[in-house]
Amino acid sequence: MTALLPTRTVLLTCPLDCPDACRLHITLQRGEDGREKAVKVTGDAGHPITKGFACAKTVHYPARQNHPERPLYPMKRVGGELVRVSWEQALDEIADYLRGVLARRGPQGILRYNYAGTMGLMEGTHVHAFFRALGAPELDETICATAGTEAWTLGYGPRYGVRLEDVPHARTIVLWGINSLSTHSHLTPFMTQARKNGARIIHIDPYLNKTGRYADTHLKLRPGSDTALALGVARELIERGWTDESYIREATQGFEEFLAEAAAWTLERTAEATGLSVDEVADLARALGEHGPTYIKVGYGMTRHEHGGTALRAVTLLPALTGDWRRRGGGCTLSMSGTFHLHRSRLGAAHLIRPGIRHVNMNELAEALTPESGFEAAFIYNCNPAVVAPDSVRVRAGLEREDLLVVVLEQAMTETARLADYVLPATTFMEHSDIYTSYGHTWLGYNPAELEAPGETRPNTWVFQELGRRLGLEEPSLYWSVDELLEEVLNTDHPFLEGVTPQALKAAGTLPLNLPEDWLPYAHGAPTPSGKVMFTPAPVFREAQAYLTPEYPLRLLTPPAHHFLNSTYGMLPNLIKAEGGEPHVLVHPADAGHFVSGQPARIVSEVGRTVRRVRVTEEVQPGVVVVEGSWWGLSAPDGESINAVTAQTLTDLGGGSTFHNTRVRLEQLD
Ligand SMILES: Nc1nc2c(c(=O)[nH]1)N[C@H]1C(S)=C(S)[C@@H](COP(=O)(O)OP(=O)(O)OC[C@H]3O[C@@H](n4cnc5c(=O)[nH]c(N)nc54)[C@H](O)[C@@H]3O)O[C@H]1N2
Ligand SMILES: Nc1nc2c(c(=O)[nH]1)N[C@H]1C(S)=C(S)[C@@H](COP(=O)(O)OP(=O)(O)OC[C@H]3O[C@@H](n4cnc5c(=O)[nH]c(N)nc54)[C@H](O)[C@@H]3O)O[C@H]1N2
Ligand SMILES: [Mo]
Repeated sequence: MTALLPTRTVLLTCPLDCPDACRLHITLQRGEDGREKAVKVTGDAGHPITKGFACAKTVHYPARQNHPERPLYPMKRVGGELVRVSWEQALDEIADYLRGVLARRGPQGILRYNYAGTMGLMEGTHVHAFFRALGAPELDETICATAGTEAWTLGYGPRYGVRLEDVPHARTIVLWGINSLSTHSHLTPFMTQARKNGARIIHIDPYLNKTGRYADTHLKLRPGSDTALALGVARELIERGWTDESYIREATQGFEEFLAEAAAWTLERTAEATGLSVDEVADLARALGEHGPTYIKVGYGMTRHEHGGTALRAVTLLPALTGDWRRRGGGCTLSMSGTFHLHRSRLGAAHLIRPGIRHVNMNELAEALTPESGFEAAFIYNCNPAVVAPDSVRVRAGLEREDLLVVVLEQAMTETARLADYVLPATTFMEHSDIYTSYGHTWLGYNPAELEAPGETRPNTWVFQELGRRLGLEEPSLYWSVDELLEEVLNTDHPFLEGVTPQALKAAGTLPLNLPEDWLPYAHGAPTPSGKVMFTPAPVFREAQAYLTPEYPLRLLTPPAHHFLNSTYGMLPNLIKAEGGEPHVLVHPADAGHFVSGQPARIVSEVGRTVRRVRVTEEVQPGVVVVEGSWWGLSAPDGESINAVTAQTLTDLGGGSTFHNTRVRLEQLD
């Protein structure tokens, strides 16, 4: 039957928080009710990065978009239940309440909480204009990338890196603190090509995952010890004469200070600090020193520790020693975000941010939601903090406060939405138009709204424009359309954006930035204040304050799962099944004690506790346990997110999250 229904295909950029920003090939089908729905998603074969495949998650996007529990109408909490109300009612009541907050406390009483559920410039970034027009406190969006960003910026200025297209030229590839086969899957074909050209692939990660199995060498380093490893490798490079002296002289500053710090890191000391063998450390240094060009792809894994910023600095400075930045395929990538030189001064009405305004670090949401913090209203969009924010039990308790109005804009009935006073149904990327950058490649995307919005779903920006009108906000940028925003952000003479006009982008759907043909961004220095790559301040290795003790003898890592995108997709039964049905805790045989695989264990940290079934495996190392994925609590034996045990502790740089820093013990259930 359904095969006879008319279909058409469209190409759109994937909006999800992932470096790949894929060009998706989507099949839409008109149903018997006359409405079009997405029925199939694959990758655009014509896009040089997407290369015709979509990931294991996004092929299931139609199932989440057409999910029976997707909120399609505004809802309001009445007597403990969420009941359907009209948009007029919801918006009028929320606006009334805000007028009361503004009268009592001023804009200080209003909290926005958001992250990158969509990476769209309109629905993800410009949407903050409402809060800035009000003068509400700033949210520091630190949950993911700021430790890395700040570390990179100290050394190199803007986030440039090696183009994916150049990766096949590398002869050594080091995947350092990234499970790229799961989290950056469109890097894989470029690495496979490099391997065919003779490259060796080394993965540096405390446990063996898909990427470790794909790599030629897996180095199971002790979590939080990357600074020691980088300094040990640096010393070996220097000792062996594998450094590029002309590069160091011409393009860098502070080498002497760095050298003094690295000097103490003999192979033996490095091996001891990292848990690797002397041979492994020496071999890594030799690979970098003798078998270049070396491409180092760093992920965020090493940054999610107390001294994570320093670790990323130490690692990313290695190509400044070898001079790999001068060789095609050589160098290092954290993110390519710096290449998008958009005109951003009014994006999100950033020009309205008042000096001296209060900032809330999003990792400290549990704290911000206590009555003492003074917020009376919280607006949550593009984010699922009841699951993803640290200290999630306290986050949930805060969201449940009677005296706090919680408004959640959502596409799914997340565990955050379930705690809301108002749930406002949001459109998806197929149903609204938007503009997309990428942090993995250098293509800009524009999506028109291809599908009619189902039910009464609305874009985030529509909601805040409606509230803005009700509150009499006159800031013009609050009322921009996507077309106006596109004109604004492309209003620049930057050479990378030459020819990328609104008309051209809309006609093509996606356009590459105009990077120079011989893109070697740091070959002669860096756009830092000194014009040089900065070795100073020299990275210093420090142990975590939360060091292991007899009471808390295990380090818990909580990295992403293959089939979920953070908590997105976490409610789809076939993906839950593909991830093993429920979240497990991976435990080394040496730490398993009386536990056997399949048995539930209580994971206890200083912050809280939660229950997970054990999987005893040598994929992890002694002293380290791993729970993959930001699963919805409802899939866990005790209904809790893994963030029930993680802490609000911030990183040394950038105020970042420390999701891999948690010390825990395992207890038998009574
Ligand atoms: N399938 C899938 N893809 C995703 C996501 C997802 O949830 N699922 N999330 C997206 C988002 S928002 C992000 S930020 C990225 C994150 O993607 P990644 O950067 O890959 O993820 P991380 O959580 O930073 O962890 C990466 C690896 O670091 C390891 N690690 C932990 N501690 C250390 C350490 O001290 N040193 C070293 N060297 N390694 C360590 C972990 O074991 C893990 O395997 O992925 C994006 N892509
Ligand atoms: N323990 C632990 N916790 C983690 C991590 C970890 O590795 N370990 N990773 C951290 C990282 S790296 C990140 S980036 C965060 C991610 O945390 P979140 O940003 O919360 O990511 P998601 O869980 O995917 O939630 C995004 C939500 O946005 C919604 N959404 C998407 N598009 C739109 C839209 O257009 N409008 C509206 N209104 N909503 C939309 C989706 O439906 C989804 O529910 O989690 C962090 N939390
Ligand atoms: Mo992230």
